[in-house]
Amino acid sequence: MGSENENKEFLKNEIPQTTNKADQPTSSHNLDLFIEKLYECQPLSSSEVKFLIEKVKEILIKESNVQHVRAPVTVCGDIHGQFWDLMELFKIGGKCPETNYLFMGDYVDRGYYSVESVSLLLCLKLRYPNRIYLTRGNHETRQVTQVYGFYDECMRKYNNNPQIWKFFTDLFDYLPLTAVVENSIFCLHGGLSPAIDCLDHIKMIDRFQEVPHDG
Ligand SMILES: [Mn+2]
Repeated sequence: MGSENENKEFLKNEIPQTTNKADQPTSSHNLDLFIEKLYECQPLSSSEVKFLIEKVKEILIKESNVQHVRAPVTVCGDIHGQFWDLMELFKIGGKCPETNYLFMGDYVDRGYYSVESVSLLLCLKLRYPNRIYLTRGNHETRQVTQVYGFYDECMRKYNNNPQIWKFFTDLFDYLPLTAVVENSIFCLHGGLSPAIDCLDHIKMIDRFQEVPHDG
């Protein structure tokens, strides 16, 4: 718990200075206010998203392609922008940080609330970095999100400007590829390339890129 409180204090001191009035948060905002707002299914402002993404990158860059996760942890699959299903999941499983979570990708596309769903999960990651882990799904890419809805949703919710979509998809390059729970349960979104036959091969992949066409 100590480190989580430290993170909160640290973040309070790094609130972005925005010049655009429409982007100004309503009060002296901190991460807990972002989280409160997102639990109400209200999207963050552009400046809040930028701030969030820059901070989450700093955490994810330190994580491994094969991220070690401690038990007990609740492992979840595709949210696909279904914000209310995510709420139901937290209702049944318990909220983070009372329950630890590993989400295995496909946060966006298909559902109507990809922006709110992925923003909430990223806020929780920033607030409780050791209580929630997020790996990459096949939809966390520039190509797939342009076809299955996330690009259009970002345009709709952020003034027809693709910049926020670009921020999100740049962040997706930082997501770990796989996780291992307590050195025994291997977790990943999809299949494995035939070229991969051990965890060390996964660790050698340069993951900071758009997913190549052949996986
Ligand atoms: Mn899927």
